Amino acid sequence: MSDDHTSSDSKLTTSKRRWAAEGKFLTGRISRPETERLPPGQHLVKTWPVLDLGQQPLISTETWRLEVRGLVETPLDLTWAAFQALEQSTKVTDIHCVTTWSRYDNKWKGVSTRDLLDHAMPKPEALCVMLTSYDGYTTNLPLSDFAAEDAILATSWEGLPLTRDHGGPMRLVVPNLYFWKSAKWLRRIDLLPADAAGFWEKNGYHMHGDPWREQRYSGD
Ligand SMILES: Nc1nc2c(c(=O)[nH]1)N[C@H]1C(S)=C(S)[C@@H](COP(=O)(O)O)O[C@H]1N2
Ligand SMILES: [Mo]
Repeated sequence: MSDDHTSSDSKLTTSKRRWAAEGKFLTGRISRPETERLPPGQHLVKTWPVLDLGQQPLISTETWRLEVRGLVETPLDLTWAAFQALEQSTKVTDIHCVTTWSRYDNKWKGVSTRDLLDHAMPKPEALCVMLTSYDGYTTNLPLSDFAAEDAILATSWEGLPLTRDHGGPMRLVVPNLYFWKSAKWLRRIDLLPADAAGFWEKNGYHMHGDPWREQRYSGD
């Protein structure tokens, strides 16, 4: 994993990082052992498969909006221009899909979730996140995973604009969790006091989805 984004800490005041400094969101839930890169039950692929509900929304950057709502001090309603004006980061991460393929070293560019959260400022009661996308897809995850160091709201992959089939113009990438948690065509982020099931989670998938613990289905 790499991160070429080093300037944000110096630019932020101590008070702005208060939500992060409280620590409970950011304590290591990552269960990846240092010696193993491929999670159990996964195999490597070189191509990048497309998986979704079959409706790939076409969103122009003129009409695109990203909302951040719920337990935040400053609700956000960002236009494409406002989103582009946020600090931009690059992350290189692995993808682990619950259908057993993994793909190493994907280079993303966009806005790190931590930088977005610095603008919205989660309230202390915020523990979970519900994501809602332009195709009606929803998925849930703990705020600690959403705010992980390498999580990014990606607009570019391997130096090119993110294509529509992979969630362009913007998708979330949360490398710590199975890829179904990485919402494509992301439209709205709700910070919640407790976990609630999204689309696949209501249909038998695991509420957390940690590939290192093989949390594929509810009950795993
Ligand atoms: N909006 C939206 N996001 C989504 C999905 C979807 O159907 N709609 N599918 C999820 C699933 S199950 C997977 S495996 C990944 C696939 O992303 P990819 O098509 O870029 O490989 O997107 C996730 N994000
Ligand atoms: Mo998936």
